[in-house]
Amino acid sequence: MNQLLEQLKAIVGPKGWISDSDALEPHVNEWRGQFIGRTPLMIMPASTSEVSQVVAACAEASTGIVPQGGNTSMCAGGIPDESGTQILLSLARMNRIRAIDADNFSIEVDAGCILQTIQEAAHDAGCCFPLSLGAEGSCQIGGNIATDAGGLNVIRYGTARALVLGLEVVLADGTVLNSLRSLRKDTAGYDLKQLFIGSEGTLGIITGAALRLFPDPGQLTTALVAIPSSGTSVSLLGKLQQHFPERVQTFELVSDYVFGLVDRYIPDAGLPFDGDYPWYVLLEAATGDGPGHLEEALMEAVEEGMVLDAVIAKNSAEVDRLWRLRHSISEAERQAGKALKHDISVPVSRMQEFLSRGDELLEELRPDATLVAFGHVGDGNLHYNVSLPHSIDSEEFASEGKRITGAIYDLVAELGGSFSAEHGVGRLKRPYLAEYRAGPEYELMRKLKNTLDPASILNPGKVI
Ligand code: FAD
Ligand code: 2HG
Ligand code: ZN
Repeated sequence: MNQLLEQLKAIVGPKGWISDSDALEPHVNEWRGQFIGRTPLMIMPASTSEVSQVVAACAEASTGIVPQGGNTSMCAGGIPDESGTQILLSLARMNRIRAIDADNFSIEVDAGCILQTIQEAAHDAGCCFPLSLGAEGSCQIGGNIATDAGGLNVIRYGTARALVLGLEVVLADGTVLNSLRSLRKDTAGYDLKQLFIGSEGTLGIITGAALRLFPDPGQLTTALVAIPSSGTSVSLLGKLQQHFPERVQTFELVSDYVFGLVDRYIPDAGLPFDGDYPWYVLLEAATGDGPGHLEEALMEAVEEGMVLDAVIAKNSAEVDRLWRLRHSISEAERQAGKALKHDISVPVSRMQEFLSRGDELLEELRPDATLVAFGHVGDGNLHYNVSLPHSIDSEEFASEGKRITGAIYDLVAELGGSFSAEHGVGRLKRPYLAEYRAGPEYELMRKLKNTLDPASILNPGKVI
């Protein structure tokens, strides 16, 4: 091992590695504190060629490599295990915007670019890069692509997969696969880049990406709307989509309990309503010439009993305030204590059924559990998280967690949904992949893994 470590250090030079345990700490820990990994070395290549040499050296030594972006994974995907034998490979130094082509609505970037930096570069060029999530100030585009991240604008623009035009990837033997083409149309053989999108670092290391940009969406109107029940959100979504076809770009359901957590744990968050309502929707639509049309649509919804109250942001400070409420949820939930995270999706048409059957199921399984539900209901994706009483010990938390999570995932499967909508599988949900995708789907995944990474050195212990 020592020989390999020296070889890796020599490839990247003195600025390209860290072995000090204090400096490694934020990189080996999962941000919710569930897993603490160990590594002898974090290697930080500055170029694709260095990544290629690092991977080739690790392949030669049959040593595992864990690619890491911003380490914001929700399923412990980007940290090494506890063995202390896996090399951590951070893309943080590969953070250049390589080129931007506003006429082609495309941008080419290093994989270590922070998502927000790409959004800003696109904006400066008069375009828009629509991928947006609470972690956008620290997650990297390589991590976003590797997890096929979703976030807040999927309803209009799709997940990360829909935004990737081309990729540069280092394969498990160090070969650089260059399919960095900025094309909308390309039917020359298999679309290989799709293999790596959502593969969570288990099939290759993404070093560069060509991404799709969009015209600036113009005036956006943001509103927080109080609704009488979670199920009403689906009818309200249908109504708004009729008013704003293809122009509703955020549609987020949040329970009163969840906003209560934000209020309790996040200083100065403050809900803009006086009344107490059970559920809320945070929505954003491209409204063209001002908020008038959205106001009309919401008034109609009030008359039809779908909406109880609404606040439309009047200026950028109010927009920021509404978004701050939404972006603070995960942090508030973390501070509130351990929770079972269920990042599930079902067809939007079955969301109402999921919500009511999910409630019944929880009541039956564990009446003292608390539902912490929020998320991208417009995409059929809900964070159907569950917190258990603080009084139970970690053993009971684990066994109850298994029971409750299994029952929720069974319901999701029955409704044609997925146990992992946008966060990926990582380490946390690996057994569920084997269970819920068992059969030819799982077997083909395994064949792909064996073909592309026969010695299993890429992100060992994750996904498959
Ligand atoms: P990491 O956490 O570092 O890694 C994630 C996975 O990708 C790991 O398996 C890692 O090995 C792999 N990986 C990283 N970089 C590369 C690379 N260059 N090549 C190959 N593999 C790589 N997710 C959503 O989808 N939607 C949300 O709305 C959302 N909101 C969030 C809000 C908060 C506050 C937080 C903390 C997280 C949120 N997430 C969300 C989860 C997380 O931000 C995403 O999964 C994100 O895409 C991970 O990016 P990262 O750079 O942090 O990757
Ligand atoms: C979000 O939508 C993220 O805010 C995080 O996907 C979800 O913390 C969670 O469960
Ligand atoms: Zn989410």
